[in-house]
This record gives sequence, C-alpha cells and structure tokens, in this order.
Amino acid sequence: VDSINKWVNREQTGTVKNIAPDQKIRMFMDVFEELKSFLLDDLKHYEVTAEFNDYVRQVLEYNVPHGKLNRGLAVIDTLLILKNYKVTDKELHDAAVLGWCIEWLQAMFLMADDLMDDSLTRRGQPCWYKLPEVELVACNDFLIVETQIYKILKHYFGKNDNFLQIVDLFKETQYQTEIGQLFDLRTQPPQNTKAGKVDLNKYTQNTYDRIVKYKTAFYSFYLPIALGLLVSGITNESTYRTAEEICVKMGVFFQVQDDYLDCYGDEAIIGKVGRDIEEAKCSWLVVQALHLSTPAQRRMLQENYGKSDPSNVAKVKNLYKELGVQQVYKNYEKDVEAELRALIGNVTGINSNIFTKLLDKIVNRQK
Ligand code: DMA
Ligand code: MG
Ligand code: MG
Ligand code: MG
Repeated sequence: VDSINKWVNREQTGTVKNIAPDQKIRMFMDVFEELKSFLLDDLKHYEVTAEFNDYVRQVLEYNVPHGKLNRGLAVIDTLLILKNYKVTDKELHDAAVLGWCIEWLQAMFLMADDLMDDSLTRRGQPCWYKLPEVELVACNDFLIVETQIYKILKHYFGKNDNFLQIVDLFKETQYQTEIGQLFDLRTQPPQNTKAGKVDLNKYTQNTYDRIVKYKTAFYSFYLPIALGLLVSGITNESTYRTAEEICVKMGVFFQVQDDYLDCYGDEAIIGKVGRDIEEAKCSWLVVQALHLSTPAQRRMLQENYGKSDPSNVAKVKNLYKELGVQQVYKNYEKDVEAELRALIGNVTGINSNIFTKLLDKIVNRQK
C-alpha cells in the first residue's frame, strides 16, 4: 500500500483526482516488483538456493510483465469507474494485486499455449520453451507460475471473508480456459499426423464460437470485470450475469481479431509469428473462407491448409484474398462493435463505462 502514494494525485479530501495512463502503468509495475519480491522471498521456506531463486526470478521477469497489461489494468479501471474515482489506497492496491493475478494466469496459459501451438515468438522475444536452457522444463515452470497465483491470493486476501469466492472465481475461470484450449487443440489434427489429415467439416461457426468463448472470453474479459466488481463491493448476482453476457461477446470479438492479426498483423507490432494456417487451427478466417468457398475452392483448401511449406500457406492466403475474407472481417468488426455499443447502452444499475473502456481499448487494435 505504501507504493500507492507515489503515483496518485489526491485532492485534500483524500480521494483520487486523476491518474494519467503512464502513471497508472508505473504504479502497476511497482506492484509487480512487490509481488515478485514476496514470491522470491517466500522461496526460502522451500530450501531454494540462490541459483534456483534466480531461475524463478527469470521465469517471472521473462513471462509475466511484457504484455499489453489490458487485463490487469482493467481491474483498476473498473474500480475507479464504479467508485467514481473516490478510492482508498487499500482498494487500489487490492485491485492492482488482483490485476496481476490475471497477468500471472495469462503468463501461465501463454507458456503452455506456445509449447502446444509450436510457436516461435511471443511479445517480441523467443517463446520461453524455445530457450535452449529451458525447453520442456517450461512445463514445470508454468505450473509454478500457476501456483504462485494462489500464493499471492492467500498472502493478500487469505483473511478476507470473500477469500474463497476469489479463489473459486480464479479456478472456475482457469477451468473454462482449459476446456477452451481442449476444444481448440482437439479440433486441429494431432501434431504427428498433420499432413493430409485436416478435417474441414469440423471448422464450423458453431464450433468456432464455442472454442473462443471458452479459451479467451472468460479469462480475458469476464475475469477482470468480475474482480473489479468484487473489489468495489458489488455483490448482486444480476450485475455479474449482465457483465458476463457483455464480456463473453467482447471476448469472442477479441479472439476474432487475434485470428485476423495472426494472418494480416505486423509481426513487429503483434510480437509473434502467425502460424494458424500451418497449425490447421480452427481460425475465424478459415471458417469464413469455407462458408464462401465453391467445391473446387474447398478442395484447394483441403490440399493446402495445415502444411508448413510456405507455398501451401501462400495458396491459402491467396484463396482468402479471392474470397474477400478481409472485407468480411471489416464488416464483422463494424457490426459487432455496433452490437456491443447497443448492448452496453442498455445496461442499467451500474456505470456502463466499465464496458466502454474495455471496448475502446480493442476496437481497431493492431496488437
Ligand atoms: C489463445 O489462443 C488462448 C489462450 C488461452 C492462450 P491463441 O493460441 O490464438 O493465442 P496466441 O495467438 O496469442 O498464441
Ligand atoms: Mg497460440
Ligand atoms: Mg492456442
Ligand atoms: Mg492466435
């Protein structure tokens, strides 16, 4: 809580007047340092030597803080909006700690996801498992990162009445995401029989919607808002259900953007190399392409989708171009933004800016 005063401008009344975005990020990073110190210090209870303490430090520094931090910061924004910027240091600090727990969860999922997706880079650096000194040890590393979420929660919230509720929310969200990853990974063909085994019949809109709702929407959108509601002291169930409905829609939109950027994004900006075509992912793009394809075009996809050879990938991208998939995306983006703004406009009983703030961050995103 001490670190909070450094970055918050206060009126004499003690309420927060204003937090500039860069100030907010600096404060958030201060809390990261605090959590990292807590966890590394706590390792002394496990007979961890300096060498291994340093390894855990590297795991954290490499994997946790380098993203956009949208999810973590959304907890703070939700608190500030719901409390009309009248918050205590304790509330802000709690929101920052819970925000970081989402970033820890995200780090854990990405470390595992990159290994399973055969990815090369993440956030502008090699994937953790790609480091020669790491490789499959990454599996234990992401388990450590996951358990640290619960070490943090116990340390900061263990004596709170709502401790069990917080833990259950994290575990439930984690399970939803894992189920989503199961859908994702078992819709693509198994790694070792990839060539020629792509089953295009699986790549339907329904299947797509189910995959991305579970693998992305809950942890990326519902969890930050739900934690923001929780630190703001909101307990009525109907608010959480409204939030879930909007957040799931927004989360699906976010993953459609991720799929779009995988093919059309700038690697230098998104910080990762797109591999959805090579991996035969049930991507939004291939679902749209199949929907628009003639039987001949479908055969052509069958021949080329899910192969690593650049000439096969180029043929798939060419077909997307022929079918105007990019324009389909632009239309979808406009439609879903309008639909979400209408849905948010109908929210009653709570300041709907908590949703607008999230939506504004992702509309037209390039990364
Ligand atoms: C991301 O799906 C989902 C989780 C739970 C990490 P993805 O594989 O499309 O993500 P990315 O493109 O970032 O690897
Ligand atoms: Mg991936
Ligand atoms: Mg994946
Ligand atoms: Mg992706």
